[in-house]
Amino acid sequence: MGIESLVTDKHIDQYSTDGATLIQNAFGEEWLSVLRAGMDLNLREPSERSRMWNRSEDGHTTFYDGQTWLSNPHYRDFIENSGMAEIAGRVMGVQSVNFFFDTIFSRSTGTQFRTPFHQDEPYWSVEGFDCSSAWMPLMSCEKRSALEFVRGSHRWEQRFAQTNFGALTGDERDQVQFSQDDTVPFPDIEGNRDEYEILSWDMEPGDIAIFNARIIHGGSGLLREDRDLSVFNTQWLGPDVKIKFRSEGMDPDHSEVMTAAGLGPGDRVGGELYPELWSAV
Ligand SMILES: O=C(O)CCC(=O)C(=O)O
Repeated sequence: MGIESLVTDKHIDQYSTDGATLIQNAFGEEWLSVLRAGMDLNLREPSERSRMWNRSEDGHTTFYDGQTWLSNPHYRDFIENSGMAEIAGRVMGVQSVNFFFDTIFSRSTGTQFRTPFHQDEPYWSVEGFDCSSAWMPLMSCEKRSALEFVRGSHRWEQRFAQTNFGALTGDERDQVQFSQDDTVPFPDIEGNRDEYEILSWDMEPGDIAIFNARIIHGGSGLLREDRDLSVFNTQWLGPDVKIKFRSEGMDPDHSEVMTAAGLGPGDRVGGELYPELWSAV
Protein backbone atom coordinates (compact mmCIF):
# COMPACT_ATOMS: atom_id res chain seq x y z
CA MET A 1 0.00 0.00 0.00
CA GLY A 2 1.32 3.47 -0.86
CA ILE A 3 1.76 6.04 1.88
CA GLU A 4 -0.97 8.26 0.39
CA SER A 5 -3.53 5.52 1.04
CA LEU A 6 -1.96 4.39 4.34
CA VAL A 7 -2.45 7.85 5.87
CA THR A 8 -6.20 8.50 5.70
CA ASP A 9 -8.25 11.66 6.35
CA LYS A 10 -9.27 10.06 9.63
CA HIS A 11 -5.63 9.93 10.79
CA ILE A 12 -5.04 13.51 9.68
CA ASP A 13 -8.19 14.78 11.43
CA GLN A 14 -7.51 12.83 14.60
CA TYR A 15 -3.92 14.07 14.77
CA SER A 16 -5.10 17.64 14.29
CA THR A 17 -8.00 17.46 16.78
CA ASP A 18 -6.80 14.97 19.40
CA GLY A 19 -3.03 15.47 18.98
CA ALA A 20 -2.26 11.78 18.42
CA THR A 21 -3.29 9.01 16.06
CA LEU A 22 -2.60 5.32 15.54
CA ILE A 23 -1.50 4.06 12.13
CA GLN A 24 -1.80 0.29 12.03
CA ASN A 25 0.40 -1.89 9.82
CA ALA A 26 2.53 1.02 8.71
CA PHE A 27 5.55 -1.24 8.37
CA GLY A 28 5.97 -4.92 7.58
CA GLU A 29 8.61 -7.46 8.43
CA GLU A 30 11.15 -5.97 5.97
CA TRP A 31 11.50 -2.80 8.10
CA LEU A 32 10.83 -4.46 11.46
CA SER A 33 13.81 -6.75 10.93
CA VAL A 34 15.98 -3.71 10.12
CA LEU A 35 14.87 -1.99 13.33
CA ARG A 36 15.34 -5.14 15.42
CA ALA A 37 18.90 -5.43 14.09
CA GLY A 38 19.36 -1.75 14.97
CA MET A 39 17.99 -2.27 18.48
CA ASP A 40 20.25 -5.32 19.07
CA LEU A 41 23.27 -3.28 18.02
CA ASN A 42 22.13 -0.32 20.13
CA LEU A 43 21.68 -2.43 23.29
CA ARG A 44 25.02 -4.20 22.69
CA GLU A 45 26.88 -0.94 22.05
CA PRO A 46 25.04 1.92 23.79
CA SER A 47 26.10 5.45 22.92
CA GLU A 48 27.58 7.91 25.39
CA ARG A 49 24.13 9.54 25.46
CA SER A 50 22.53 6.38 26.88
CA ARG A 51 21.31 6.17 30.44
CA MET A 52 19.23 4.03 32.76
CA TRP A 53 15.94 5.92 32.76
CA ASN A 54 14.75 3.84 35.70
CA ARG A 55 15.92 0.84 37.76
CA SER A 56 13.46 -0.50 40.33
CA GLU A 57 14.49 -2.04 43.63
CA ASP A 58 13.57 -5.48 42.31
CA GLY A 59 15.90 -5.05 39.31
CA HIS A 60 13.51 -4.09 36.49
CA THR A 61 15.08 -1.60 34.11
CA THR A 62 14.06 1.04 31.59
CA PHE A 63 16.95 1.91 29.30
CA TYR A 64 17.12 5.04 27.15
CA ASP A 65 19.39 6.00 24.28
CA GLY A 66 19.16 8.71 21.65
CA GLN A 67 20.56 10.13 18.43
CA THR A 68 22.28 6.85 17.66
CA TRP A 69 21.18 6.89 14.01
CA LEU A 70 24.47 8.65 13.28
CA SER A 71 26.42 5.48 14.12
CA ASN A 72 23.72 2.81 13.70
CA PRO A 73 23.37 1.85 10.00
CA HIS A 74 20.07 0.01 10.58
CA TYR A 75 18.38 3.01 12.18
CA ARG A 76 19.79 5.27 9.48
CA ASP A 77 18.42 2.99 6.78
CA PHE A 78 14.94 3.09 8.37
CA ILE A 79 15.01 6.87 8.89
CA GLU A 80 16.19 7.63 5.35
CA ASN A 81 14.44 4.98 3.31
CA SER A 82 11.34 3.54 5.01
CA GLY A 83 8.89 6.32 4.12
CA MET A 84 8.54 7.35 7.79
CA ALA A 85 9.31 10.99 6.85
CA GLU A 86 6.45 11.03 4.36
CA ILE A 87 4.06 9.43 6.86
CA ALA A 88 4.94 12.13 9.43
CA GLY A 89 4.59 14.87 6.79
CA ARG A 90 1.18 13.68 5.60
CA VAL A 91 -0.16 13.22 9.14
CA MET A 92 1.02 16.74 10.09
CA GLY A 93 -0.33 18.15 6.82
CA VAL A 94 2.92 19.97 6.01
CA GLN A 95 4.84 20.45 2.77
CA SER A 96 8.23 19.17 3.94
CA VAL A 97 9.77 17.29 6.82
CA ASN A 98 13.20 17.33 8.46
CA PHE A 99 14.46 14.58 10.70
CA PHE A 100 15.21 15.70 14.27
CA PHE A 101 16.43 12.72 16.34
CA ASP A 102 15.73 9.14 17.42
CA THR A 103 15.25 7.66 20.89
CA ILE A 104 14.73 4.21 22.30
CA PHE A 105 12.95 3.12 25.48
CA SER A 106 13.70 -0.49 26.35
CA ARG A 107 11.92 -2.03 29.37
CA SER A 108 12.90 -5.43 30.80
CA THR A 109 10.20 -8.07 31.37
CA GLY A 110 7.65 -7.13 33.99
CA THR A 111 8.80 -3.49 34.33
CA GLN A 112 6.13 -1.38 36.02
CA PHE A 113 7.86 2.02 35.64
CA ARG A 114 5.66 4.55 33.87
CA THR A 115 7.06 7.66 32.26
CA PRO A 116 5.63 10.71 34.06
CA PHE A 117 3.14 12.76 32.05
CA HIS A 118 4.84 15.63 30.25
CA GLN A 119 4.97 17.59 26.97
CA ASP A 120 8.02 17.26 24.70
CA GLU A 121 8.41 20.66 23.10
CA PRO A 122 9.32 22.52 26.32
CA TYR A 123 12.43 20.31 26.66
CA TRP A 124 13.59 20.53 23.07
CA SER A 125 16.07 22.82 21.31
CA VAL A 126 13.38 23.85 18.82
CA GLU A 127 9.99 25.56 18.87
CA GLY A 128 6.98 25.27 16.56
CA PHE A 129 3.61 23.53 16.25
CA ASP A 130 4.61 21.00 13.61
CA CYS A 131 6.84 18.74 15.69
CA SER A 132 5.80 15.14 15.87
CA SER A 133 7.03 11.85 17.28
CA ALA A 134 6.41 8.37 15.91
CA TRP A 135 6.35 5.85 18.79
CA MET A 136 6.87 2.35 17.47
CA PRO A 137 6.95 -0.77 19.67
CA LEU A 138 8.95 -3.62 18.12
CA MET A 139 6.79 -6.24 19.87
CA SER A 140 3.11 -6.57 20.78
CA CYS A 141 2.16 -3.97 23.35
CA GLU A 142 -1.09 -4.08 25.29
CA LYS A 143 -3.09 -0.87 25.65
CA ARG A 144 -2.31 -0.76 29.39
CA SER A 145 1.44 -0.76 28.56
CA ALA A 146 1.32 1.66 25.64
CA LEU A 147 2.06 5.38 25.70
CA GLU A 148 -0.98 7.45 26.78
CA PHE A 149 -2.10 10.85 25.48
CA VAL A 150 -4.36 13.49 27.01
CA ARG A 151 -6.75 14.15 24.16
CA GLY A 152 -6.57 17.68 22.73
CA SER A 153 -3.91 18.93 25.18
CA HIS A 154 -1.56 19.87 22.30
CA ARG A 155 -3.81 22.93 21.81
CA TRP A 156 -3.91 24.03 25.45
CA GLU A 157 -2.28 27.45 25.84
CA GLN A 158 -1.35 27.19 29.52
CA ARG A 159 2.36 26.57 30.09
CA PHE A 160 3.21 23.98 32.75
CA ALA A 161 6.28 23.33 34.88
CA GLN A 162 7.34 19.99 33.41
CA THR A 163 8.90 17.10 35.28
CA ASN A 164 12.62 17.46 35.90
CA PHE A 165 13.65 14.04 34.60
CA GLY A 166 17.05 14.70 36.18
CA ALA A 167 15.43 14.17 39.57
CA LEU A 168 14.35 10.71 38.39
CA THR A 169 17.48 9.57 36.58
CA GLY A 170 20.08 11.43 38.65
CA ASP A 171 21.86 12.20 35.36
CA GLU A 172 23.12 15.76 35.08
CA ARG A 173 22.25 15.84 31.34
CA ASP A 174 18.54 15.49 32.20
CA GLN A 175 18.40 18.51 34.50
CA VAL A 176 15.78 20.97 33.26
CA GLN A 177 14.48 23.41 35.87
CA PHE A 178 11.28 25.03 34.67
CA SER A 179 10.78 28.55 35.94
CA GLN A 180 7.74 29.17 38.12
CA ASP A 181 7.24 32.65 36.60
CA ASP A 182 5.24 31.82 33.50
CA THR A 183 4.13 28.29 34.33
CA VAL A 184 1.67 26.61 36.68
CA PRO A 185 2.31 23.25 38.38
CA PHE A 186 1.86 20.28 36.08
CA PRO A 187 -1.65 18.79 36.41
CA ASP A 188 -1.91 15.50 38.32
CA ILE A 189 -3.17 13.41 35.40
CA GLU A 190 -2.36 10.06 37.02
CA GLY A 191 -4.18 10.96 40.23
CA ASN A 192 -7.28 12.27 38.43
CA ARG A 193 -7.58 10.00 35.42
CA ASP A 194 -11.38 10.28 35.36
CA GLU A 195 -11.16 14.00 34.66
CA TYR A 196 -9.20 13.61 31.40
CA GLU A 197 -9.83 11.84 28.13
CA ILE A 198 -6.86 9.53 27.86
CA LEU A 199 -6.05 7.87 24.55
CA SER A 200 -3.95 4.76 24.05
CA TRP A 201 -4.15 1.67 21.94
CA ASP A 202 -3.29 -2.02 21.77
CA MET A 203 -0.37 -2.05 19.36
CA GLU A 204 1.28 -4.70 17.20
CA PRO A 205 4.76 -4.57 15.64
CA GLY A 206 4.53 -2.30 12.59
CA ASP A 207 1.93 0.02 14.18
CA ILE A 208 2.94 3.60 15.01
CA ALA A 209 1.42 6.15 17.36
CA ILE A 210 2.16 9.60 15.94
CA PHE A 211 1.76 12.52 18.32
CA ASN A 212 2.30 16.25 18.45
CA ALA A 213 5.22 17.34 20.66
CA ARG A 214 2.83 19.64 22.56
CA ILE A 215 0.47 16.88 23.70
CA ILE A 216 0.59 15.72 27.32
CA HIS A 217 1.70 12.10 27.26
CA GLY A 218 3.26 9.50 29.52
CA GLY A 219 2.70 6.05 30.92
CA SER A 220 3.83 2.93 29.10
CA GLY A 221 5.33 0.35 31.52
CA LEU A 222 2.91 -1.74 33.58
CA LEU A 223 4.24 -4.83 31.80
CA ARG A 224 3.06 -8.33 32.60
CA GLU A 225 5.76 -10.58 34.10
CA ASP A 226 6.38 -12.34 30.78
CA ARG A 227 6.43 -9.21 28.59
CA ASP A 228 9.25 -6.85 27.73
CA LEU A 229 8.96 -3.74 25.58
CA SER A 230 11.41 -2.03 23.24
CA VAL A 231 10.24 1.07 21.43
CA PHE A 232 11.92 2.92 18.56
CA ASN A 233 10.85 6.53 18.45
CA THR A 234 11.66 9.14 15.80
CA GLN A 235 11.00 12.88 15.88
CA TRP A 236 10.03 14.90 12.78
CA LEU A 237 9.82 18.65 12.12
CA GLY A 238 7.70 20.69 9.72
CA PRO A 239 8.73 24.01 8.13
CA ASP A 240 7.30 26.23 10.91
CA VAL A 241 9.81 24.86 13.43
CA LYS A 242 12.73 27.07 14.44
CA ILE A 243 15.72 26.53 16.69
CA LYS A 244 15.35 27.77 20.27
CA PHE A 245 17.91 27.53 23.09
CA ARG A 246 16.21 27.48 26.49
CA SER A 247 17.73 28.98 29.64
CA GLU A 248 15.94 26.39 31.82
CA GLY A 249 17.99 23.64 30.15
CA MET A 250 17.15 21.20 27.35
CA ASP A 251 16.71 17.45 27.12
CA PRO A 252 18.06 16.31 24.79
CA ASP A 253 20.22 19.41 24.55
CA HIS A 254 21.22 19.98 20.91
CA SER A 255 22.57 23.50 21.42
CA GLU A 256 26.23 22.45 21.22
CA VAL A 257 25.94 20.35 18.06
CA MET A 258 23.66 22.92 16.46
CA THR A 259 26.10 25.74 17.22
CA ALA A 260 29.00 23.64 15.89
CA ALA A 261 26.98 23.10 12.69
CA GLY A 262 26.49 26.86 12.30
CA LEU A 263 22.84 26.81 13.39
CA GLY A 264 21.47 29.26 15.94
CA PRO A 265 18.23 30.49 17.54
CA GLY A 266 15.59 31.42 14.96
CA ASP A 267 17.14 29.28 12.20
CA ARG A 268 15.35 26.42 10.55
CA VAL A 269 17.01 23.06 11.09
CA GLY A 270 18.85 21.52 8.18
CA GLY A 271 22.16 20.09 7.03
CA GLU A 272 23.52 16.61 7.61
CA LEU A 273 22.35 16.39 11.23
CA TYR A 274 18.74 17.37 10.50
CA PRO A 275 18.21 16.45 6.86
CA GLU A 276 15.06 17.23 4.92
CA LEU A 277 13.81 13.72 4.08
CA TRP A 278 10.49 14.41 2.41
CA SER A 279 8.83 17.19 0.51
CA ALA A 280 5.42 17.27 -1.19
CA VAL A 281 6.79 18.74 -4.43
O1 LIG B 1 8.11 5.27 25.95
C1 LIG B 1 8.14 5.95 26.96
O2 LIG B 1 8.07 5.50 28.09
C2 LIG B 1 8.27 7.44 26.88
C3 LIG B 1 8.14 8.02 25.52
C4 LIG B 1 8.05 9.51 25.58
O3 LIG B 1 7.62 10.11 26.54
C5 LIG B 1 8.48 10.30 24.44
O4 LIG B 1 8.92 9.73 23.45
O5 LIG B 1 8.37 11.53 24.50
